[in-house]
Amino acid sequence: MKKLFLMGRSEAGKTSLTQVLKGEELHYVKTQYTNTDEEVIDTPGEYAESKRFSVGLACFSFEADVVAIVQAADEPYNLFSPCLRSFILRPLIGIITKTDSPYANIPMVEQWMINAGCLRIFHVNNVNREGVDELMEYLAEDPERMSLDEARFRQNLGLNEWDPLPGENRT
Ligand SMILES: Nc1nc2c(ncn2[C@@H]2O[C@H](COP(=O)(O)OP(=O)(O)OP(=O)(O)O)[C@@H](O)[C@H]2O)c(=O)[nH]1
Ligand SMILES: [Mg+2]
Repeated sequence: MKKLFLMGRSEAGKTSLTQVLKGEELHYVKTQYTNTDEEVIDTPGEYAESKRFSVGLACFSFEADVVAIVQAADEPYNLFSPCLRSFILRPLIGIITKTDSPYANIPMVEQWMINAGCLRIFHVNNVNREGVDELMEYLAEDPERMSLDEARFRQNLGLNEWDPLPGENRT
């Protein structure tokens, strides 16, 4: 099981997604702090919204196996810069929530996530749980553990440690 880190603006649906992944009923709780012991690391949206606090997100992300940008399908503007992936030493994925919103613009949000460098993009509706199975399938696979030498070998090839070796087939 991969430990997932969630970041995104307030109201994006991070806590709702955390509840759905845990099999809980949706109940509104404003996120006030971050607990890195959990399987899913939820963060307050204000961290992503503030230049000063956003540095903290990069620090917390080291506790996780995979980092996710969470953006609602109806978000009117983008908080995340292009090539954001370059300062996070973990695989970056995108999770688009509120796909049921009448104001959803999924192609636009997907483009933001592609620009940020997301390796995969998942679509979820936290209310009826559509799309959650696909995300859970991805998270269910254990991350590959490797020695420092193996990581260095990949770096010598100009690869991230989670990238497949040439000729290797990995999702
Ligand atoms: N329609 C719809 N509403 C959603 C969805 N996901 C979350 N919501 C609603 O959006 C509101 C905000 O959701 P939260 O999960 O608390 O948002 P958050 O990103 O954790 O916000 P912060 O804790 O402030 O950072 C709640 O009222 C949720 O019920 C979704 O997929 N569809
Ligand atoms: Mg929250």
